[in-house]
Amino acid sequence: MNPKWWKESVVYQIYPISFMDSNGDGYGDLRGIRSKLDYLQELGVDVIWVCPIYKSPNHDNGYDISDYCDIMKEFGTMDDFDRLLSDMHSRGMKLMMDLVLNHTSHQHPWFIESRSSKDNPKRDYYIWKKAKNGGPPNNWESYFSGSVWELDPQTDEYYLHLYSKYQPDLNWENPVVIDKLHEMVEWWLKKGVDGFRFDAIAHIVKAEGYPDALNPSGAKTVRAYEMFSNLEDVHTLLQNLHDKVLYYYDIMTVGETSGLGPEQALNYVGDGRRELNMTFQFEHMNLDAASPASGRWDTVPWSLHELKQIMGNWQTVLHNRGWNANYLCNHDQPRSVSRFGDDLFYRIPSAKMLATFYHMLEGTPYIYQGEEIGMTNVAFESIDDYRDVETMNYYEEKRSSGVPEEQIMAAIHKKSRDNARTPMQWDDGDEGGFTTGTPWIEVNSNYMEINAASAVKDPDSIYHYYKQLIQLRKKHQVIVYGEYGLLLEDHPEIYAYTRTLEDQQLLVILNFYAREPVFELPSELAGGKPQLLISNYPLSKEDDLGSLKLRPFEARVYLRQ
Ligand code: TEU
Ligand code: CA
Repeated sequence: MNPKWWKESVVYQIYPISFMDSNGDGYGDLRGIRSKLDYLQELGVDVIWVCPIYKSPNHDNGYDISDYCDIMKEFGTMDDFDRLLSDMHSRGMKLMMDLVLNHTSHQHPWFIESRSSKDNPKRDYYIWKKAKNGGPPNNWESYFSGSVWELDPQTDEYYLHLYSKYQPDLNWENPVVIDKLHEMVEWWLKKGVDGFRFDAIAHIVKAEGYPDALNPSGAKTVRAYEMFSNLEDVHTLLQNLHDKVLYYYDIMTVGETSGLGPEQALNYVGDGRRELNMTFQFEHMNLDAASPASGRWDTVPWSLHELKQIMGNWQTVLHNRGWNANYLCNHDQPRSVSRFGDDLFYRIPSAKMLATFYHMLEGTPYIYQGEEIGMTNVAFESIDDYRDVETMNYYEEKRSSGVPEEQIMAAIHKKSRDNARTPMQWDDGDEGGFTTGTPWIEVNSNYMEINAASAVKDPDSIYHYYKQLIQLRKKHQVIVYGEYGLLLEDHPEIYAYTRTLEDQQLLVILNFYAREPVFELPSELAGGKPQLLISNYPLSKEDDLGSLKLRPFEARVYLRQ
């Protein structure tokens, strides 16, 4: 089972701008994070992943870095960072940085030089091309709408940006760029950080020659994911980074890799690949998209059957060969309880059920800030209240192509990244206790009911349930290392599985809906004295595991040994 600390850990993701504001300017900051370490330690998480905190003009909340070795002024100073790191270490917690290596900000000094003239020595730090037939060099579409190419008047050439035009892609074909990036990664490691989440790492290599993607509909731009996702050379570059830099440190690494299944993921995380410890996969994030290629905005109902297939496949293929990173939410996704649970009538039980689900799978669980108190999606009436560059670009694009306002806002309410980016709700005071000033984005109006202070006080809260799940992980190796086995494959409402490690077996029973199906224990699991480890409902004495009527969104975990 090859034990590792990062397999046994629980990660908590912080989106700093929305976590805690210490000085009333409306932006979360590093001191704010420090002031909440007690809360996080009490919850029991071991690793904190902090989204980018580097110097940035903030067009994409820090995912547009203008200096890799400095701190965003809104977030504080390098001194604040050093103090945060040492405070965390003295509590036995680890800090994972979020590193954007695919692109920088357009205000990074490298790009400012690069764009200044065609013969600037840093010209080849980025990807510059001449016009083709009087237009962009190819038809690839940006993740954030429009072409990936931006014409720069200074030299009359185009530069490539997979994300916004303020995020030019670095040229990984240039060995000088690679050296500089390695140096910078090493610089952070020497400071003592405990790991990295590598942003958009699947995209650092683009198809040779930048060919047009197939375009049967004749649209101006097409989603050409296959042209810049998970290409073979990404692995060479990652092995290089690993062998030259990462290998020398006891750290944890996770790559953000959309567009692959578990077999392909083994190329990143397979034992012996010398690349990454784990990757974030997106297959279950596409469950409610019409197709993976249709992008994030159009939504269809997701199916439990498909969820079982996808998660089961990842569990099975990676077992003993790699490692999973399990999550239901992050800063790019809607809130998990609103998306996969029921945030209206069954918010508390469904949030607990979902927590049970991803904490009891094989892999490292990632909690996104606020998920542990069941924070929900938000529905601002006006586009003016949204801040996310992806959301705003989408709105503009749809408006200008004549889509009715209502229809656009409906999609935004469901899927906008800002759903997960409203400020952390700490208490029922002004602005949910996030700031004494005006928050950079409005607080969700349900903060009076949903907030950390009241969750900490209430022993039956989602927060305490998370705490229990985390404690169980520390106690039972089978939760970390047990092999997954699906039960009741075709059941339309119940997701049940076992996890087995030698003579220990977990039995996880999850009702994904508000209806009340009966769980019939498969005969091969009968016998023995299963011990209940956790449940999101009070138990009654008569509960008979042989045939169990489940309550709405009920979750139970038993241990048999
Ligand atoms: O997101 C990248 C990201 O989600 C894509 O790589 C993904 O493949 C695609 O959207 C699938 O639908 C990261 C950050 O998490 C995000 O916040 C940033 O905006 C983005 O990179 C750019 O840095
Ligand atoms: Ca602040």
